[in-house]
Amino acid sequence: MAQHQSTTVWKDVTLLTMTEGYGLIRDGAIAVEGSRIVWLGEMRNLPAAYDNAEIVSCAGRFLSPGLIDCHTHLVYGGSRVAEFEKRLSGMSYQDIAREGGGILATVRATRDTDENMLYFSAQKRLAQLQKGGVTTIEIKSGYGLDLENELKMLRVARKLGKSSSVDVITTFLGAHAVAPEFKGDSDGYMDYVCTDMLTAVMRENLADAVDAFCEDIAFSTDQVEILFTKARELGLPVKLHAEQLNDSGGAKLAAEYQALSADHLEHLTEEGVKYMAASGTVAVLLPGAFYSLRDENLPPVELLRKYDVPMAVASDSNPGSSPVLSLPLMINMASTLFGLTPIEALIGVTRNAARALGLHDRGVLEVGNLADFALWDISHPAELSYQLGGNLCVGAVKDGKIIF
Ligand code: DI6
Ligand code: FE
Repeated sequence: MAQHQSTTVWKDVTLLTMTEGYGLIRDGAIAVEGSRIVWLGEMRNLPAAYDNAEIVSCAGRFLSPGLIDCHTHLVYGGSRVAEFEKRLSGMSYQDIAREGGGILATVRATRDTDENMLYFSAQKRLAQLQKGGVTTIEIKSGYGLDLENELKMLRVARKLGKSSSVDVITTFLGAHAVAPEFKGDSDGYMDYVCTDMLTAVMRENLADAVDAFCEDIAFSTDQVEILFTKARELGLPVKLHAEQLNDSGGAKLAAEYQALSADHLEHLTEEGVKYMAASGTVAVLLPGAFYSLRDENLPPVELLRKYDVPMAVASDSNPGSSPVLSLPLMINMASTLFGLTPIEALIGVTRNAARALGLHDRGVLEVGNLADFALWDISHPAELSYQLGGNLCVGAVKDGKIIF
């Protein structure tokens, strides 16, 4: 009989497999060989082949797939705390952006920060997110807005992926705002993004996807379409910041280009929802930005449900609109602010978050998938939505290795 010396069996555990709803398995066990799940089920059905495996007791806790934060702007220089104070005294996010603050303030600070410092500051933020059970994260560029600094951000993101125990998926967001050098010439800037920048990003293999900010204060659907056409030629998947501040038809455009996801969506219309449903584009909901901007327009969750659009939930971690360092807090806010059921919210940071990144080897506990786990000190899975603050995550496993 085959020996499974290098196999670890995690037992005394309730599994949240997330295959269908919670996919709950009580008195469960999960066997891991190397970085992959090789068996899971009820402990009493554990095959004898695993008799010699190393056993780890989870002391009756709940084990979910490692969380996936599928939308972040984690790499940036400086701080926007002064702007936060301005907003508290009545200035709007858009007004600050029009004044040259907002994203452009972070662009100046990011350009002024060298690669090492950017790396260390992002690493600290990543460590915080990791404590909340995150094992995969997406990181966007978009605070460089010139060739040198966009590449710098993406290199930092890639380096974080190599040096930490969290997998990093990178997204090129050169079209986040019009660079100061192109003030008044957004078409010219978009052309630069689509040619010089995208070519260099491809040459260094720095991006797994392309994104843009489609809003009044940023780029029009016509401009984004030029970018998406170019991305399609290069074989890069697309995603889009759409319908956050206005309805500009971004979700429809994203769907027409089979985008992996359209994100934010507070102003999404039924028409947009239908297009997303038809293309299988994931709706990424970002309650941290909604909360921080004290937005009053809720994303149309009822419609997303009605048309069966998969919903994901992410932190949007960024210095301006969502200074968030906890994905479990977003699970709570997705439920309390957006009305997602606890099951929907947890699917949003696992199964559907994987889908929003085009990943097929994680997000559910299934044989063959990566052994990426988060361990929770809870007695009911809905506690993950119920709890506000604190940290219920008491362990994490990445590629079969215990992280904490
Ligand atoms: N939408 C967002 O929420 C962030 N970017 C974007 O396109 C905000 C970025 C910032 O304010 O720095
Ligand atoms: Fe964002």
